[in-house]
Amino acid sequence: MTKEYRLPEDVVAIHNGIKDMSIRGAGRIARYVAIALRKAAEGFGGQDVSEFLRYMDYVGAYLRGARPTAVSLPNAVSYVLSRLRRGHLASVDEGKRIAVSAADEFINYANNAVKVIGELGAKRLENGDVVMTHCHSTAAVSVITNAHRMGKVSKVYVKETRPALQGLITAKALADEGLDVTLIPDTAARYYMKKVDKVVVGADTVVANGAVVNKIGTSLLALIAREARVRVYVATETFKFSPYTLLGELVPIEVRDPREIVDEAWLKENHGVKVFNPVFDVTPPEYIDAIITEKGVIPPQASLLILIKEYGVELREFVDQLPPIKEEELRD
Ligand code: RUB
Repeated sequence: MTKEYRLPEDVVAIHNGIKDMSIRGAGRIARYVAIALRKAAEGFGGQDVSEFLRYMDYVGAYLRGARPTAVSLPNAVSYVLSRLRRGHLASVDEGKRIAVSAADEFINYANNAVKVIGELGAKRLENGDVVMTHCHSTAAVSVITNAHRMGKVSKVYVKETRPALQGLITAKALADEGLDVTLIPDTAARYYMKKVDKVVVGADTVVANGAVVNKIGTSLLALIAREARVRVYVATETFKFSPYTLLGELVPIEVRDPREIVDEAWLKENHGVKVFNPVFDVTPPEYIDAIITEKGVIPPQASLLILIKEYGVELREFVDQLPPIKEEELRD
């Protein structure tokens, strides 16, 4: 049985904030996870190096359990924890220094990535473009606001994004930047698509084959954009590419409480009705024109190259450790 540790209050607050979505959006979740790991390292009391490593692994597993879909969360955990295993740790103090600097490095990288994505993405928009977006993505907002500063965006349609209404956050952020913003119900997206030139959305996870997992409704938006011959751009940091999918794992799709859709009283009155609330969906690569990352703009089919570049060494080590296939397993 794994030992349970008492965790610093800040770490528990970040875990709970991610779970209840007061900390939300894949990039922000990852940055807060790095902060939590830093606080956890700083809050460790003992001097035993092995115990420190076990404790940090425990914190990593605890944070990973907060929400299932955005791969930025486990990727941020691995970024910090893998640095603790790179060489022999002489002391707990050294381990703490490494964890703190890895967490800070990740946060700085993540903040800078959003800026670079904004600059690269803005180049893909053209003068007078009408944009449609979905949910609230910091990376997508960065692209749209950068393009606006270049005088390119004439109007943005923001889908309200039922059931949690993250579109309202986007609408406010873009209006505060001086953009011409129109908030629309999700169901009106096809009605307005004929006026749109580009769709820009974010990502929670990019799969090895270039499919993008993002807020529920993204795939439908991509489908109607394709029907109207409107380009679809996905803005995302490379730490949202999933190394697990390279090994054949599927992306778990979070299903949340039905009470986000209808209230308790309605549920009780209509207990014969099943209410289902999946909050992410998968957009196939054929429906995406380009993925805008801080390392460059790529066709979705090139996602594999990003994964090999970012995680190739770790994956090779993993594959090297797989047990050899026994001869009898090769026979049918
Ligand atoms: C948020 C969502 C966002 C991505 C990208 O879902 O789907 O589009 O996370 O956002 P939720 P960002 O509100 O359920 O977390 O670009 O900010 O990382």
